[in-house]
This record gives sequence, structure tokens and C-alpha cells, in this order.
Amino acid sequence: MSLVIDKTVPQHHPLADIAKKVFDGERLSREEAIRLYQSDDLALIGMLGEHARRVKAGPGRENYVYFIHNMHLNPTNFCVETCRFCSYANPTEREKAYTWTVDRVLEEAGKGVALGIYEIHMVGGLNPACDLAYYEEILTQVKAKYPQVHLKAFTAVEIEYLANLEGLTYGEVLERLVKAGLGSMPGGGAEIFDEGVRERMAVSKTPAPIWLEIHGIAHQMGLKTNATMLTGISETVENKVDHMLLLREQQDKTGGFQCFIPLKCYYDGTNIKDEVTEPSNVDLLKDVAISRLVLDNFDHIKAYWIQLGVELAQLALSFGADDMDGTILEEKITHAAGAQSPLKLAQDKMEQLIASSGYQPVERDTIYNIKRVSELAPALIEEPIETRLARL
Ligand code: V47
Ligand code: SF4
Repeated sequence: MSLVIDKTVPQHHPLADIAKKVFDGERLSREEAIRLYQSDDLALIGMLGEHARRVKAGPGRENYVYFIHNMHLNPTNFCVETCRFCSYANPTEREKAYTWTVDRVLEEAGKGVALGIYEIHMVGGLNPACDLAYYEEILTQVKAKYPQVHLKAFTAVEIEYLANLEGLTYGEVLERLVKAGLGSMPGGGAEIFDEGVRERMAVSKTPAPIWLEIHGIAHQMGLKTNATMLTGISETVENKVDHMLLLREQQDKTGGFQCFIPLKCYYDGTNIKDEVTEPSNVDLLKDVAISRLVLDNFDHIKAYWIQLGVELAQLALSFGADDMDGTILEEKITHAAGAQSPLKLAQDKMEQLIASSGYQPVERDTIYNIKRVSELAPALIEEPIETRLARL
């Protein structure tokens, strides 16, 4: 690859026109995003992602990498759906499925609060025993007991399910949940929007238009939400780009997405491994960098260390990611499918991981208000990437 990617990008490089657009702050097209995926110039793609991250972060924050002290809570793993990639709500082991009482949820939340968490990320299976009243009770009680905790809960899939279960509109369900204490929505359940992939993976829940509509309604109500994309489930590069473009279009309309999280499928407990191509580390880094470039209207890209593993997540920070998610006391969905990442990252370890990757650790709340800029500062690199490279 060419090392010189200053603003006069060498004309002979096959990605020269795309690099120029990135440096000029122009929006990338579908064809350009696909060409980035097809290129094997990983270093250049990473540098472009890093450049876009710095520009998006703004002056004085170019080196910031965010994290939060949080926990995951999953009140039930019983699910009426049977998505083939899901080991968390395994249909062959339904008799072992659990459903927590409201008291049990409170007890688990209390364990996290005692350790200082201030965000609960709560999602679960689609369980007819867990109706809207059950979730309203959980939100109300957790908020009454721990008012300092932000409740980021319910994927669009759960909102759709609750609306159908109760005979309410998506907006009515969201309003009731917000009234009970819901603070924002996570980005799960998007999988890959392409219908062919969904059919192969037996995903019958929440097709793209409904997933996007629910997030749009949430945005109009003032809720911040996130968005995910699950890879390694037989998708093509085109499917991934189209998925991102639908998110970009929705964000142009309603503007409430905070963060994009590329996810990677784990296969233990599923029967799909022989039908899919497992994403390589190169693929995963491209997902980070290319999502940073395509999703020019998203502020944050998350390196979800639970799935990437700690080391690849650190590397992803140099490819355009600016968020390491949280310290996460316990995670069930990916670990049920074989993830080996440690089950919690103490706060000081998280800060060291970020600083030793060359970035400034910044503790945030759920909606990206800064709580604390860590005193652990890396050897700060203030120069933009193109200036550094032009000197080589
Ligand atoms: O929606 C299901 C995925 C998602 C598997 O919003 C699997 O901040 C891997 O959405 N292997 C849940 N993944 C996780 C999620 C998330 C995570 C972190 C932060 C945020 C956020 C959201 O996990 C599901 C599904 O796409 N999933 N099965 C599996 N076998
Ligand atoms: Fe149910 Fe979600 Fe698992 Fe699909 S991915 S089976 S909707 S818990």
C-alpha cells in the first residue's frame, strides 16, 4: 500500500478517490463502501477510520475513548422465537429456561449497584409470562431503590413483542415504559436487515422497517438508542453495507442513534457453523472502520470487547472505534454461545487497556455526558494522522 495519504492522495491507489472524499468530509456511496470491503489495504482503511473518528470527536477530544461502569441484566431466557444463531434462548433446552421474579431482578441489580455501576443494560427473550406490567414493575422498583441508575433496556424486538401481546401501539408501549423509568434503548435485535439472511437464520421477528420504525418513534419521544449489526450469519459484504445505509437513512430522519456496535456471532450450541463463514479478525476490523466511514451521522462506534476479545477491541480503537462499552459484570448472550472473554473488567483495568492503546480513557454516562477524564493519560498524539504520514 501507499504510505502517503495526505490530502493529495496518490492517484494510482485504487482507494484514492475514496480517501479524498473522506478527507474532504464527503458522504460515501454504496459502491464506495463495497469497494472498501473488497480492498485488502487494511492499514489504509484503518487510517481512514481513525481520521474520521478524530474529526467526529472534535477539537480537544480527538483521543477520547469512552467507557461506562455498567451491568447486564437478563430477566428471562425463555423466547417464543427460534433464531438459529441464538444459544441464549436455546429452543432445545426450553425446559431449563428461567424467568426471574421482580424481587430477583432487584436483588441482582443490587449486587451491581453495590459495586458502583450506574447503568443497567436489560434485555431478554420474548416470554408471554413477562408482560408489560412485569417490566413496568421492574423499572419502577429499580428506579425507586436506585434512582442514580440509568435503565437502558428493551430491544426493538421486545417492544414489538410487547405491543402485539398487549394490543398496543409501539408508541404506547414506549410511553408506558418511559413513564416507569426507561432511560434509553440498546441496539440489539437488528441482526442483518437482509430478508434472505433472515430467512436462512429463521429470524421471523421485527423486519427492518419495523425495527427502524420503533427506533424512529423512540427518537421522536426524546429517547437515545443504539444500533447493532450481527455478522457471521451468512451475510455478504453487500448485505452489511445495505444494513448500514438503512441505519444512516433513519439517522438522517430522526437523529437519535448514539452508537453503532458491530457484533460477531459465536456458534456453540447452534447448528449453523457449517453454513456460514466465520468473520476473520480482518473482517471485524473492517466492520469497525467502514461503519465509522459510512455512518457519518453516528457519533460513536463501539468496540464490544465481550465479542471481539480484549486485544482486538484495543486494536479496533485505531480503526475508528471510540467506545469500549462497559465494565459489564456478567454477560449471558455471547457466553452462552462460547465467548471466552473475561466476565468483568474492573474499572482500573479498563482504563489501562485504553491508555495503553494510545488513547485517553474517559468515563461517561449512558448518554455520553462525561463523568471523568481519567488521570491515566497515554503519550498523547495530537497530530492528525495525515500530517504524521505526510512526514514519513
Ligand atoms: O441482538 C445473539 C446478538 C445481541 C448471538 O446497545 C449474538 O450498547 C453473538 O445488542 N453470538 C445482543 N451475538 C447484544 C447487543 C448489544 C451488546 C452490547 C452493547 C449494546 C448497546 C448492544 O447479541 C442480539 C443478537 O444480535 N446475538 N446470538 C451469538 N450466538
Ligand atoms: Fe429470542 Fe432474541 Fe434469541 Fe431470537 S435472538 S431467539 S428473539 S432471544
